[in-house]
Amino acid sequence: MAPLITHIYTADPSAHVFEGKIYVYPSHDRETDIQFNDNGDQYDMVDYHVFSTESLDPAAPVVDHGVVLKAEDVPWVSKQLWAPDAAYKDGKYYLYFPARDKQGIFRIGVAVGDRPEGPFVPDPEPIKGSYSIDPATFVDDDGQAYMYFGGLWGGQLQCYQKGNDVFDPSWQGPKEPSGAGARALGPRVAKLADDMRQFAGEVREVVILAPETGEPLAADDHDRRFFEAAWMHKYGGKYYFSYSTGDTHYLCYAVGTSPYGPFTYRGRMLEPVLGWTTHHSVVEFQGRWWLFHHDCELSNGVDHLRSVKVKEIFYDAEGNIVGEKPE
Ligand code: FUB
Repeated sequence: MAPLITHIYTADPSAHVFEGKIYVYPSHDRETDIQFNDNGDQYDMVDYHVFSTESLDPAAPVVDHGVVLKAEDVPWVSKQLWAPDAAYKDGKYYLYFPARDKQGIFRIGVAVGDRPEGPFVPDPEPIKGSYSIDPATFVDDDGQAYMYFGGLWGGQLQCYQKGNDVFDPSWQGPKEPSGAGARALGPRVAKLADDMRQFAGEVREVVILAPETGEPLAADDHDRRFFEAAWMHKYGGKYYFSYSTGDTHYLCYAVGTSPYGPFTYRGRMLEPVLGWTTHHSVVEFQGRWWLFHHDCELSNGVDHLRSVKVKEIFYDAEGNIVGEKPE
């Protein structure tokens, strides 16, 4: 499968249908001299582009709308514009993005525009109470918007084990809980306020259950536990929470009956691709379902130089995600 975008490196694609077209909000990867490490310091991105296409036919053109936001334009940001997402409500478009603040702590910011392709004007402060990385917004059928977020190791989620407001620096780096009896750390979810620029209510931990026990996944279950790259979509009236397992490189999904979870682990939707990270979005477009993701084929395997790809996915009669159209 060929990359969707080849003139620059792009990753972490959040795809949405706005105004009848597919809009993709990815990270913009760039070359850097920064030493590779398990904290992700080499992912040193400084701006975002937005892309759109009218068709997911491989021959269809993909339009690059250019730079829509730069790190230097956001007063609270020091570095590392990581995986973004976007949402639409009441005539405005919202670009959500994680970045390190001036203290080196990841926060989530918002920038607002009148068009899906921007430009976006950033709020001067990050979203109050936000932390860690990889915001993914989901607007439910009743109009209520939610933000899912969080990521382990360089994404700092493990630094908040004492509470949403307590950053524990001793957990910084490629660390996470482990050992007998330790529960996996869950991603976070919060309702968004009507203005889409603040959380409305508390930040909650999302629990992913093991189907065989009905208990939360264990921290040592690296083939199934949440690492980063949250996404939410709804299919057949159920909530599908999907995510990356990080160091085991799977994209997995879990299903529940409420946007808050709990979600029961169901399976994998993508096996490991070339490159350390895997990150995705799922979107319905013109009556078919699509998985956007990235890999490092175009850079011959350089982990931080990734390219967005897209493939069709299918559901079987039980609502399981499958790679081939069921008979
Ligand atoms: O692009 C930087 C980080 O890599 C993202 O925030 C993670 O999800 C991983 O893809």
